[in-house]
Amino acid sequence: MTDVQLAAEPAPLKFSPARTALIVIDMQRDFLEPGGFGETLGNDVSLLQAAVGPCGAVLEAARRAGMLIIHTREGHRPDLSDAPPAKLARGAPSKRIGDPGPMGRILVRGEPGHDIVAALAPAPGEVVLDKPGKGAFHQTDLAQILANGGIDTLIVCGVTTEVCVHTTIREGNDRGYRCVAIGDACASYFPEFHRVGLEMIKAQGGIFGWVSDARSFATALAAAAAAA
Ligand code: TIU
Repeated sequence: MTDVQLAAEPAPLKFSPARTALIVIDMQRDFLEPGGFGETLGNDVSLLQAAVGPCGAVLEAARRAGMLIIHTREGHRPDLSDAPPAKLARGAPSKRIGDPGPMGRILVRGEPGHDIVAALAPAPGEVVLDKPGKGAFHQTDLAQILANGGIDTLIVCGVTTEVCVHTTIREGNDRGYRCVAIGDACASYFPEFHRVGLEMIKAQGGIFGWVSDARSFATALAAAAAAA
């Protein structure tokens, strides 16, 4: 496919689909459904539903373009040996990481709550990347996967905007990747943090990335395919 011209802020961005990866951050039942980690922290998890449809549209467009697709999942080993004590002790949640809940143990790998929501289930051949932290580069093999794929640009969506999406974009930017947040395919438990989180990325001439939207992404890929 020819290069794609993506409408984005603070400026349009040209990218090659062959050198671009889509990273869908933590669209897990633990964050989006009642009874999971997000709710134990006191959040209204229904606020994250807004990102599901746009994430689906972005995934579909990226699949059609043959892009590298990576789904991340935040969670821990069953013995919690990879969970820092400071993370385990943080806040005053109704249940702690590792405690039993209606979707199994909170934020633990292999439990039902750790799964990606059914509407966005990974397709065969797509990378599923388990991460213990907020950023997708921290203690994972993401950097190796991106290097092996010859990737220079990251399209990022998922939840939550100001936590795992932001951390991953900041990590990626510092590692030299051009990072684009798909704004409507991200969501937060705090609408104000979502809005301002996206503004932070694109402020100061795009201080650590770009912001686009699902429709612009799908339209740009379709236009490039038609021109090829
Ligand atoms: N609590 C919150 O907003 N987010 C997280 O704990 N993890 C992710 O953002 N995935």
